[in-house]
Amino acid sequence: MSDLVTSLLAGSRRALARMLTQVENATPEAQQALEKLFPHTGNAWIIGVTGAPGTGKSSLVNALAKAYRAQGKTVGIVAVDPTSPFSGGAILGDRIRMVELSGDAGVFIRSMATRGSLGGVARATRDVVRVMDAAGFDIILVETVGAGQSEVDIVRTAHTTVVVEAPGLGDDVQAIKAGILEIADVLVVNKADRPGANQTVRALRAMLELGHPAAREQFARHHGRLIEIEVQNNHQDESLWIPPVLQTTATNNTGISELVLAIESHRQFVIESGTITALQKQYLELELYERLQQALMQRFLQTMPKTALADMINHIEARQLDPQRAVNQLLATLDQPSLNIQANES
Ligand SMILES: Nc1nc2c(ncn2[C@@H]2O[C@H](COP(=O)(O)OP(=O)(O)OP(=O)(O)O)[C@@H](O)[C@H]2O)c(=O)[nH]1
Ligand SMILES: [Mg+2]
Repeated sequence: MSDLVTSLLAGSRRALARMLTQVENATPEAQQALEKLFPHTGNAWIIGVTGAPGTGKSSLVNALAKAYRAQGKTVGIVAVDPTSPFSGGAILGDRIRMVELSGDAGVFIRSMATRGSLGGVARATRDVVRVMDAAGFDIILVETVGAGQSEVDIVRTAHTTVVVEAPGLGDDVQAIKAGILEIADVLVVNKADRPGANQTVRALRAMLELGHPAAREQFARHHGRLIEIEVQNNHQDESLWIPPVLQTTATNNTGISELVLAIESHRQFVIESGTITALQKQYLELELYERLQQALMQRFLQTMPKTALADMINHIEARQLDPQRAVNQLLATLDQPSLNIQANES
């Protein structure tokens, strides 16, 4: 494994691929390797691309990767949950990417199937991104399907989060989850070649206005040609980033250079405002807590006979024991290693 680390750091793509498999399977060797790689991380700019199924995330990631390659930057791509039950579009998107980007040593693509718990996916994604970071990629694009809490967890690795919408989804305000809007640094209405793109842009801006007083002021002043103005003006107040709303047609590369510019603007903002330090610290703190939580849970469950927990659940189900009392009794076994389930006094 140590050889693998050395080869990976020297730029071997084979070593990278093998390492990622180890990491995804969470082998003990992977843990050792991650420890060795950690000091080599923290250099890549990590871009999360999330949004509803079929909005064109993979196509955008593909277009972005090409744009960054044209700038001479190396690009790692992580696609999480590539088996969207809704569209099957990801697999197609992945295939298109493979064809267009394969053979370019400056691009590395990894698709991760969703499996296991949500926490497990978030953790595996974080580790995969970290390995790519250590392998020296300038840009890492992380695609996740925005269909629940998972994307919010996964974008907690990203420095810039791009939220993708498409016409027809966006006009229905309900379709845009408030949570997803909160994590957006850049909003993209893709499939701008389709009817309704302008309405979707308007709907997103209206939602941004609701939650963003400073945005309201800017929108009021610059109604009309908002796209260019916002991207240029977002340094007016150094402490505040207003997510720009862009239109793209990923399939014919329209709006991609503007998107690259918006991401670059955000990167500069995050660095110049000093937000980057706080962001990184916050992510690492969160990671530490998550890992501790998982480790403690695992360790605790190891000490507990499965039947004891099943008994406890039966008691709770029968309303003989309330859940918090159950937890207190479980915790008591840490000091006194036999579990006595005591039902509520009635
Ligand atoms: N008309 C049009 N079609 C697009 C555009 N971008 C993507 N598509 C098409 O939309 C479909 C889904 O695109 P994907 O890039 O796979 O979308 P995705 O968001 O990655 O999909 P999932 O990963 O399944 O959620 C494909 O058939 C694309 O060719 C666009 O800008 N305009
Ligand atoms: Mg996809």
